[in-house]
Amino acid sequence: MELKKQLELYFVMGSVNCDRDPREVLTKALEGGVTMFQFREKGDHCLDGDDKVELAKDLQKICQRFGIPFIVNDDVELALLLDADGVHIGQEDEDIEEVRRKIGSKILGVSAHNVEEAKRAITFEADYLGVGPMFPTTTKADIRKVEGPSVIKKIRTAGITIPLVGIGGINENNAPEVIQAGADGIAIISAISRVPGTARKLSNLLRARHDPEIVE
Ligand code: TZP
Ligand code: IFP
Ligand code: MG
Repeated sequence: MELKKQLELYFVMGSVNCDRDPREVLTKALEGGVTMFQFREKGDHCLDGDDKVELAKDLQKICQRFGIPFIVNDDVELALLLDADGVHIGQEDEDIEEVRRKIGSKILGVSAHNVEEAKRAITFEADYLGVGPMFPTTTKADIRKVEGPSVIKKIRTAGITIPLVGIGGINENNAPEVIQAGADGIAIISAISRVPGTARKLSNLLRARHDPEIVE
């Protein structure tokens, strides 16, 4: 499947984002129509060492059962160990160039907050961009200023056509604004991990764009 299509409903999650077993949360989300998954084990009381690897392996297996790409946030070594489908890195993480060299042709996602960062990431062969925060969120502590979907519009207006998702505070009410601004998809943590049923609602909403048979 084409990357832009795979990015349509991108679920990002780690154990601290779940109030139930993360395996259960991911399974429900995939049943609801999530098209890509990122394992992001971050924050206070998150898992590390063998516990992190074990959870990652379980979540990867679930993704494989659904035929959905499994991306690892930040941890290039873990991605290589598991032979994950890709890696997502932020501006403060390891050098984009270095990560590309290590992961070869795996999917490389990079967080970008403006046109400059977007251009730079593309120079270093990012496959897609995560742009945010779109809206206020409490899920990530060290977020940049909320600029809203207009950043996506600016990136598109600059002639950048790379696959791109919006992230940060996205839910079923504000998702359409992100898509209308020019994103190929939306990336979500809490609206999906905390509220069972959101993935299906969003999936229907997104699919209704190209399938007139689907009524939201
Ligand atoms: N990067 C920018 S905002 C954010 C990340 C990881 C958090 C998104 O979480 P939520 O719960 O969907 O707002
Ligand atoms: N964007 C994304 C993604 N993931 C992150 N972890 C992030 C920004 C900080 F959804 F992949 F694009
Ligand atoms: Mg990071």
